[in-house]
Amino acid sequence: MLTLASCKKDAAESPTTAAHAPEGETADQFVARINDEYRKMYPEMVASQWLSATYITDDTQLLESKYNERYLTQLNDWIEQSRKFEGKQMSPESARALRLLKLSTAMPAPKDPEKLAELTRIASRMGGMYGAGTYCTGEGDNQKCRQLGELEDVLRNSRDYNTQLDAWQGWHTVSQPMRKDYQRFVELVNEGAKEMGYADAGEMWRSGYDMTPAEIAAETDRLWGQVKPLYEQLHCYTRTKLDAEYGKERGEVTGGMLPAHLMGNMWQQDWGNLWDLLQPYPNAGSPDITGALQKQYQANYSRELAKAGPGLNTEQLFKVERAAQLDVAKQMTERAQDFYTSLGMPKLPESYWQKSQFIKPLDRDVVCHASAWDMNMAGDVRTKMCIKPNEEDFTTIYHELGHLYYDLAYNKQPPLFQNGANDGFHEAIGDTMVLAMTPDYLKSIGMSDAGLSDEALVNAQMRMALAKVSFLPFGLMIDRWRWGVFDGSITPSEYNKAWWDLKARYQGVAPATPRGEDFFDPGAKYHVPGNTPYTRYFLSHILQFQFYKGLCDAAGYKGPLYNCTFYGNKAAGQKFWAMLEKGASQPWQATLKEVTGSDKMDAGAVLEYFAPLQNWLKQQNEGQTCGWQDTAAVETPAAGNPEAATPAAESAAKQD
Ligand code: X8Z
Ligand code: ZN
Repeated sequence: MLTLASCKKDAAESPTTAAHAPEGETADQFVARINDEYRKMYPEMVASQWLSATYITDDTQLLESKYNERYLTQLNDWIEQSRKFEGKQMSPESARALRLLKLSTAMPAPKDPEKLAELTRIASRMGGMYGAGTYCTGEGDNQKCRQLGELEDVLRNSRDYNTQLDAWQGWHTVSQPMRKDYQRFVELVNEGAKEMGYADAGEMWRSGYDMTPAEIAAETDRLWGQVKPLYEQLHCYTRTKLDAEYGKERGEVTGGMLPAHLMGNMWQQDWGNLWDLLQPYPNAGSPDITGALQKQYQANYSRELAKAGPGLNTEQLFKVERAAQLDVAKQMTERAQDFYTSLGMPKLPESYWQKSQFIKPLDRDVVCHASAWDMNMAGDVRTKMCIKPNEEDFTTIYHELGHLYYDLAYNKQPPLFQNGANDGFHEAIGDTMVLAMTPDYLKSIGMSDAGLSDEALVNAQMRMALAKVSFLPFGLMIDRWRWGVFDGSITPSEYNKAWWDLKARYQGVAPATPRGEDFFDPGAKYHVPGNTPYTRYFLSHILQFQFYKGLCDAAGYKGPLYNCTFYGNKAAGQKFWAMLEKGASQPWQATLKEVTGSDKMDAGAVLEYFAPLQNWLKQQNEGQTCGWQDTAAVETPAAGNPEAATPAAESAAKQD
């Protein structure tokens, strides 16, 4: 498809070779020609994006935005040309390809060349600002500057209220200067979307699901309704533990919400770093992935040290450290690759190991946010990460490789079908593998010492829930905000207010200090300046449980869902690969049915998986007043979103 890997911002660029439409060209021939032109221009355009993400300078941004400009001009031209085939005789595949063509960018550009160029400049600038974002404190010799990775480490490791608050607030200064750019960006993509026949860019985003925009919005509400009670239980339990750690005064904020800076994660989307506070049974054993990886790093370090010989100076010692970091990052990646090859999938090509970015370079700014890249639709696949030896990064590698295996599997499709069945599918592949990382699997790779007791089970479930369940409302709220921004129901004068209203409503999270309109907190999340639609991740967090169950069935597994691993099972691997190969060549409903037996997204498998934990949480929360009150009910977005119209604050429900 005309996007790159799904982690990547859309919209690329092309040398405009603009071959003229041959006389008497049929629709099928037209589609074949576009596929062909696109395949040819693709590698150089992705190269400019790779450069600008792995070497942030004014020059690489200029090149990236120029390529973007050329590509989006070409895309508008193709779309224009395609109009003459509307209503004409063509194969169903061509009709689908032409529908997908219109949806192939998340950044619809105005036809006006000046506005189009302005749009691509803004996009590159915002991406650069995010990647190079730095928070400095102190003056002169005492000045200390930190980037996102270091500030995230503070939230991961510190339990000091003010230290965490400083790191959280510090990162959120980086996005303040993006506000004006973002506002203009919205105007420009809306103009582009309107010219393509959509009401606004949000409606265009919602049009990529083989159902109407209103239907997919309603689907996300329905799915959220299914899992919300589980989230509320986790929220309630977490609040009790935060109260115990920080005192009720500081462990919660108004209305019983969770303080944004205390959740171990900059965006409160994954609470796994609060394990020390939330672990149900500290003596029952549990996976310790971070611990195991750090040991591995130490072993690498000792080996590199021995290799370098005695009497090293500071600089040489530093080199030893870097070598050990690169070693562990590659070992983590090999481990993830092993999961895929155990299913019968191929090894990643040698060029992957040569050309990927595994750890953060020291000599330049890069976008550290993890992404997966298909450079040429012909085997040059790469990941770009700043890997550290911890659990979060370990599972993120599995996630990224999921994108790459999808790319490799559908590379034989025409370019317009080289995409996920829907974008949630692309995000769900690697995460399905993560669900199959059961305690037994982790034990087999030396990352868990857990026994088989009921207590160990609750520990394992909690570990998974802190990654998966805590994410759900976050996965929803980002695009609730953007849909509202695009359709005008959220105006620039209330960007930040609407953001926090939605955080409150869906996540039950609030900032500990006022966040007025001098801030632009949405810009502190990669996907906003990067313009990556986010509903995909919400859908992925539902779909991955459906895939997991489908593959467990394919593997002939009988037993409770949460215990299933299909590691090493070729039948499961074949089923998955068959799905990946299809790409976007048919409606996702058909693809889903082939893997799961159903053509509907459904959170039943999420609830089945977490049933033991949900029971346990209910017991823990007994007597507590769960739920929260978000003071400002937000009238938000998206036509066809029934939930948005109801007053927010639900549930101050007493547990029984
Ligand atoms: O952005 C990502 C991936 C790349 S597609 C690292 N994820 C979302 C995020 O970090 O916000 C994965 C889970 C959600
Ligand atoms: Zn992804």
